[in-house]
Amino acid sequence: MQQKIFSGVQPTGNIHLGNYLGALRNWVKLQDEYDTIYCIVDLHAMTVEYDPDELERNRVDTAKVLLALGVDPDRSLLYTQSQVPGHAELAWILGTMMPMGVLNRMTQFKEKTAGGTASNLGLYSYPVLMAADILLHHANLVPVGDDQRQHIEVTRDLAERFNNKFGDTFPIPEGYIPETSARVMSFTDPTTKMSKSDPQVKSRISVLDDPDVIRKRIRSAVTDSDPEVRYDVAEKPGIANLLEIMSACSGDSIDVLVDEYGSGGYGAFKDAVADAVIAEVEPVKNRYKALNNGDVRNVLRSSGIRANESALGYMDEARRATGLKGY
Ligand code: ATP
Ligand code: LTN
Repeated sequence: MQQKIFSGVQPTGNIHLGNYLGALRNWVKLQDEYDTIYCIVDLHAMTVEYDPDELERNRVDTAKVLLALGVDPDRSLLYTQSQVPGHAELAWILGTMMPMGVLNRMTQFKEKTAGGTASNLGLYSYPVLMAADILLHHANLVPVGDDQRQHIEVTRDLAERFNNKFGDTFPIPEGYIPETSARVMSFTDPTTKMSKSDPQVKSRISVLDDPDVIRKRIRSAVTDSDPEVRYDVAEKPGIANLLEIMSACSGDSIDVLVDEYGSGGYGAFKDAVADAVIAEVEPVKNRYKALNNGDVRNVLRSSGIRANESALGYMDEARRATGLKGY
């Protein structure tokens, strides 16, 4: 049977360069070879403070950006998590098998709550819902950025626990993480990852930003005072980040880039990085503008129906295995 791909993105704001280089570019690429299912995880987005109208706008807008990036609804399912009740139901079942000790060690929960996000049960059990997303569709590969490694481990662990207790049900999924730019860093603090929820807008580039904004952000990206362009994550995290971004956008290896820009100063290097990023994201905005919200909603509606139909069969299996056979 064809290998299955599943991944998700939160409808919490503008899709940024990190989302694109770390995950979404692979979403598009993998459509050529695999059975691909992509989900806008609105239930996950509810785990932090949010406004309902904004969530609705963000769901449609996120779908629109994904279509503009090249997610093709003729080849992939593209729907919102809340359209398929199986996600929440399987999360409950998996939650009964999830040791709290493991949840207590999850870095995302610790970082978010340390950063001031109010804790709630949904935020705490976020990894269980993510595992349910992946296992619900019996996915084999999960294209994500580096920050999701721990969540993929939890998913594998839950699948194994389930299979050992109730019989072989779920394939054990693997992460699909790019070699360069798997963790794009913030332009204002290159020791933290670029993030949708960073209050500092200057920390990121949206894939819909105009070329002059992109250039300005990269020119003002925090670096260091030594003018040599070389790859050293510990000593020169800002430059290392820009080298990774440029390598991912241009296709040149980091060694080749260091040879070319090593002694030319930061100004020339940053301009070259901006050129490479602009060339990579430029077509996205035009395709985004050509899409209308009604068509985007139609894609979500029809994909959601198909995703639900496919999930029902798998949910039936999981229910039977756990002693919840229907009457
Ligand atoms: P937030 O930081 O506000 O929680 P986010 O920017 O991480 O949001 P998500 O929707 O959670 O966005 O992530 C979507 C995908 O993008 C995931 O696969 C995630 O691993 C990837 N991703 C997110 N940030 C980065 C980054 N800085 N570099 C590389 N990949 C990233
Ligand atoms: N936690 C992920 C979003 C996400 C996801 C998933 C990714 C939710 N469910 C299933 C892959 C597979 C994040 O990017 N923060």
